[in-house]
Amino acid sequence: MTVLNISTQAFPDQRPGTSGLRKKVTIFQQPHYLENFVQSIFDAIPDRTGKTLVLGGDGRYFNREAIQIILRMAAANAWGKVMVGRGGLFSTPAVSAVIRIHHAHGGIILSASHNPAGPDHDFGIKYNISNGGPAPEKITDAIWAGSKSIQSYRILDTADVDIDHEGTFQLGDMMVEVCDPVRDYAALMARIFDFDALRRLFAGNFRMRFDAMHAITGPYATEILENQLGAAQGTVVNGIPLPDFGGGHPDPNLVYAKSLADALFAEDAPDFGAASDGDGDRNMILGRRFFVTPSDSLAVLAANATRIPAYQAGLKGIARSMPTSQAADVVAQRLGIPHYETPTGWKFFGNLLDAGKITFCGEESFGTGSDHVREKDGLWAVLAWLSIIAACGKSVADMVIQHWQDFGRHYYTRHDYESIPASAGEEIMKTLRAQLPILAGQTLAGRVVQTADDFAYTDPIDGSISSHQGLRLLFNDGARLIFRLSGTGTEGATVRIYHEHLERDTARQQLDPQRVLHDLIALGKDLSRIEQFTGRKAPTVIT
Ligand code: VG1
Ligand code: CO
Repeated sequence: MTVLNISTQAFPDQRPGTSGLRKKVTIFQQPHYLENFVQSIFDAIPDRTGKTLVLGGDGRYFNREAIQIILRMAAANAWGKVMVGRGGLFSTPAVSAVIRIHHAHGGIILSASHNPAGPDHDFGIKYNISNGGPAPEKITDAIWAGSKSIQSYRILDTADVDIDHEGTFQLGDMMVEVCDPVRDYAALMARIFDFDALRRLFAGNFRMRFDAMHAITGPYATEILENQLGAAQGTVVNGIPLPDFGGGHPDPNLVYAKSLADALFAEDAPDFGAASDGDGDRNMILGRRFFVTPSDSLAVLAANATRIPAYQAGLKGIARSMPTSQAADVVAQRLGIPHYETPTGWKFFGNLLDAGKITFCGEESFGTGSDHVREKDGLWAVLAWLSIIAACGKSVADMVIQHWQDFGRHYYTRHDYESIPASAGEEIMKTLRAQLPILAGQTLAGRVVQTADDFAYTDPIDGSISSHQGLRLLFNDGARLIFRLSGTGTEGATVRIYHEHLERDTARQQLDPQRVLHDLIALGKDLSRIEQFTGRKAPTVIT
């Protein structure tokens, strides 16, 4: 087998976003497009010779073709071994787990996560480092730089290989191991949680519904919940991953997982509902007629963590992304442990986890996780909730309402204006940024603005600085109004506006967040002049 050195021309648009490179499938299908990016990844990892790479994706359209190309390129780029999930499949948290368990040098995940899939939709690719987590900015910047000057890539001249049967074989000088995508991950979950306690929960009359949204968590949820924990057959719905995710939008929120929400708000609702996204790292938690915001979920899990075997000794600290509500901070303060505020994206949690500064972390965007891997982990969050329910015997609603009474309720809502023209997104942020210097001290929405800034983060471990991570208005009563541009979209721009207000009065904790936050919502629209710039009167998605 010969190694071909193919000459190519750089593409100008291969800059990794919040979580890797995401583009329309048609863009990835252009000659050399995927190959250029993969070579740029490999070039950014000069010490890869003879090392192990983990490879898999969420099964979306173009996954199988991309796997074959990457295997041939890995063989031509001195990797010693690639561990690829059977069928080319791996959830994002499973890749993270497999990298860690097998001491691999890194991993490539093929996914555009919550973005829709199919020939006219999205594909994505990202690199994770040896701790199992997303590559930090130092590496993604090197990949981006490489992609702008690339002139050739290396690929083995060989036919497609069989990725559908477990086993090992040689590909050029490299070893390929096709492995069970679920086994290592399921074993890790069994080490973290008390599976016997969960079996007892399901052996009683506890009922749940897990919506895999036709995406990657289907096989994982079926194996763990139904096969290993004895949940009733049919607990997992939409459990077979499809290349187009059934034509849906695999984003577990009340808009895109509406059928699950409807089932949990119906007369005969099960006790517990959950959904996950395309690549299995997000989670949505529902109780009977009750929706748990991801920010509250992190706080409730943190407050009850010692009920889970792996966290019995307590948490070292908690981190949340900047736009995530401050509910987890209040728990950390009560527990007397440190809490951290990082920019959006899981890559910023990696250093804190590696340094043992935190045990739990989360984002408002339906992401929750712990130090067991270096990605957010949808099924982990589900098992954590189930474990706490099994230990305390309360309903989801009772647990959360009790939590609000103990810690206060952080009313929270995020409004997304999706797919607006890129230029409008830039204008909106420019307009807002220009106002920042004069906002402090003003009374807006009935509150005094204490600080108005452009969030910058200095990593407490390596000192690296990440600036322009979102515009913040911090009010003197603890309320916050935040503006960001999405870094994961593939069409135009998406503006996200985050609203938060703390209510300590227990008599006022069960109101509709949209009503409670009405004045902050109006202020956000006003300051951003979103209607003027986009013609949009209302957001596309409210969570
Ligand atoms: C979004 C979320 C962010 C999350 C990221 C990746 O990014 O807001 O919290 O980490 O998606 O999640 P952005 O830049 O669009 O706001 V996933 O599940 O798509 O990998
Ligand atoms: Co995801």
